[in-house]
Amino acid sequence: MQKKSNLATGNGQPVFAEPLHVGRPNVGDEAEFLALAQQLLRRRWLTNNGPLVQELESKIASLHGVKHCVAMSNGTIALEIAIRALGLSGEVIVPSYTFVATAHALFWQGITPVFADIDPATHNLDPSAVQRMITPRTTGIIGVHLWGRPAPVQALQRIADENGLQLMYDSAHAFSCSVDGTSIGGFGRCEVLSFHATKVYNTFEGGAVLTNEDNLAETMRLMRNFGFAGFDNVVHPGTNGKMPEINAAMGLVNLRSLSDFIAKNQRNYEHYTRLLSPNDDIRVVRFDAENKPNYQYVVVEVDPSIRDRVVSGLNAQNILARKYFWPGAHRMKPYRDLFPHAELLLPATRYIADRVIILPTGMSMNDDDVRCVAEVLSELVSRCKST
Ligand code: T4K
Repeated sequence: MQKKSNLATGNGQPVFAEPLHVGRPNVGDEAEFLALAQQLLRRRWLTNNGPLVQELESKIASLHGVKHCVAMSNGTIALEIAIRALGLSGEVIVPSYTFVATAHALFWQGITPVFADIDPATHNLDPSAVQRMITPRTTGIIGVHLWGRPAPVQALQRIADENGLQLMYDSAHAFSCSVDGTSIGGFGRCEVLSFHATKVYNTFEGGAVLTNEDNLAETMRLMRNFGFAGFDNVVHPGTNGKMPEINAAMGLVNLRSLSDFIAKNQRNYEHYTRLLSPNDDIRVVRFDAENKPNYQYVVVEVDPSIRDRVVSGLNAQNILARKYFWPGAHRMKPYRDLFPHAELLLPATRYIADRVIILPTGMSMNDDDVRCVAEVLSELVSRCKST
């Protein structure tokens, strides 16, 4: 196993002296950020729809080719507000194979998330499974563009239209991605972004809803600020979903480096793919260039009989790979109590959740790091297969 300068050298030491994290934040020009931070401090305007938030909203809307970007304090509150603004109730169909926030955003507001299975080839919702989960109580569907790979937008829209259901997207992974040449942001009635620190593009914490509907955008702007329409004038139920100015400052700075972040992710992904593809026991999940992937997740599948041992072996070498999104939301509380037999309807979710390993990528990884992680992974897979 090759060692390099930042790697531990002594016997029995992890291969990497410093941990390699999945989700290590990408940070743009620090001096620019500090200058913006100083400006906003001197302006004494720290939050409540400040000028930096408005500038960020306009830039993100134009990047995604949509009329409105409504910035929020995080992706989860953005999901909750979008769900409420659409008037969803009763049951809403979601994948189980997603970050648990997709389901929580419904359950938190007394709506039942109903889990539909995925297509094991794409890791995204299987439209025929969605169709099967519709009941008289269903009011909507939330598609997820998992790993930034587009959900089956046309089939989901058809199902929604034929059954009188609302359709929206959790696009937390899909910042700046597109679907067959059309940017994400305008599919369904709205799409929700996350700008969490671990995402390809971050504002420390943050999120937004993208939509082309004027009334919907206006409602969500009211909802994120307690329903205020001017001083002392509350015209709508609301909560506090506002993005602070310091987050928008980070967002504006990181937007300038977005193409560098994505180019680096793409380089890492292609490097991993070249190194790992010859190994028949490791499947690298592929991205289609025409969908403008942001490559923020490097996703591999291995045999379920060895997956956990491989992840433990990687962790022992300070490669903090993750098992996203094991075991699936349906096997987490409160959903496993609510739907103890959900597993029977989610065979592909189980199949994929038991196989996936997410490898570290992002600006903090250099070519040697990628090569070394690939070597450690290949060795571990061979060793675990033979024992
Ligand atoms: N929908 C989907 C499909 C999502 O993936 C998410 C978020 C949401 C909705 C909700 O959006 P937000 O409300 O979060 O905006 C992490 C993130 O916390 C979460 O935002 C993200 N998805 C999810 C996929 O990943 P955890 O539980 O894995 O976080 P944690 O603390 O284990 O950190 C992940 C890795 O990142 C670790 O290896 C450590 C590293 N890290 C993390 C932070 C915060 C750093 O190196 N530096 C940091 O500052 O959920």
